Amino acid sequence: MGFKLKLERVELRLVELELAQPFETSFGREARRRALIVRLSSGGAHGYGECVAGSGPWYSYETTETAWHALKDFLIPRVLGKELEAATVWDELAPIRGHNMAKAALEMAAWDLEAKLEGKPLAKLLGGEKEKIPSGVSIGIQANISDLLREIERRLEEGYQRIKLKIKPGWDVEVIEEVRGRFPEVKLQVDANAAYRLADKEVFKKLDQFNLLLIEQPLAYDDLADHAALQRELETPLCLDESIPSLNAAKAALALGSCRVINIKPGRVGGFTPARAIHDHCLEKNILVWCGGMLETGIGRAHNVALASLPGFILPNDISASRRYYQQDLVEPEFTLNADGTISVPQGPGIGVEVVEELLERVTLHREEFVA
Ligand code: OSB
Ligand code: MG
Repeated sequence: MGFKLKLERVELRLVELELAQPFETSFGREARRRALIVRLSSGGAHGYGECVAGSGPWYSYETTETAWHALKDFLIPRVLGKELEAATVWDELAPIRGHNMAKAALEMAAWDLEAKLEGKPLAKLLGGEKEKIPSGVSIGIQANISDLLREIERRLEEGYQRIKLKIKPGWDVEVIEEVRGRFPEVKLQVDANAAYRLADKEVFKKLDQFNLLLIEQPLAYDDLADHAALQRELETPLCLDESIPSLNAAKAALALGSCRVINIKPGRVGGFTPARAIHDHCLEKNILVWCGGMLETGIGRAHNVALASLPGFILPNDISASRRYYQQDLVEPEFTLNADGTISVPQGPGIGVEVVEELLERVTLHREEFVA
């Protein structure tokens, strides 16, 4: 049974951090990462959440600006001053349609706060069991193949358990063939971020020969039917990311055969309550899941680590060490990679890492407070 928290105060910040290296996907190139950081306060304790919306509507329709609007005008007023359990915050927010990334930031902050007030690790509060989670790394599109091979080599030396490569038309079959030739044994998967159409299926039939763990989000974000048609022609499991914003979408995708793996990102699906519901549904259906990432700061990463400690998260996650993303992370201690290619689940209360207030202050572009 959960613990009632009175949500006394909410602080919203827009922050911007420089990435350790620019990240390029089929939808564009980013050198800096903007995020909204939510801080919920109750009884002298603070819970943190991170909104994973980007600066433009490329991965999703949400942006940091739409999330700010949804939080300020619709979501925060639904919970401010109320006595709630973390597990019921989702129900308060659910009547607002969409805006999952905005909802998730607030919902996950409530879980961190409740875990802190109870003196428990967030992972435990969520039902997590693992003490270490397997770590993979997502590598963006590079200027040329030799740069890519060098980057893969560096990440393998650091100890990552699997490599994910971003692909797009013109940076696909030839590239993967070279990589496979050079690294025949490595656990390898690709992510197209919706850059192809079913008419491009020959590309995927060729990729099918390279013993990939999975092919992530090849087709349009709202096209479950064509993903099912493509999956029927491939041996390699398809994995959906952008196409799964909710439990209902996950149910539809599995019923249609649109994928055999789901990448769960709590920020994409609206928070821990829907993320756990998707996890439970997949476990029941014998579908493997893993936790994706959105280049989060250490705050969002701590949430992802806690979620990935649940039993169904079997495949290596897109949860890498802090240094892969930022020169200096927003939390202490920063996340590091263990020698066995895992990341340890923090054991302190809540997210189990401390926010570096002085750095948070320095990277803040805009701040607003809401008091009950
Ligand atoms: O599609 O998984 C994606 C980053 C930003 C937006 C979308 C995606 C990604 C990644 C990075 O692949 C994963 C990470 O945070 O390590
Ligand atoms: Mg993806």
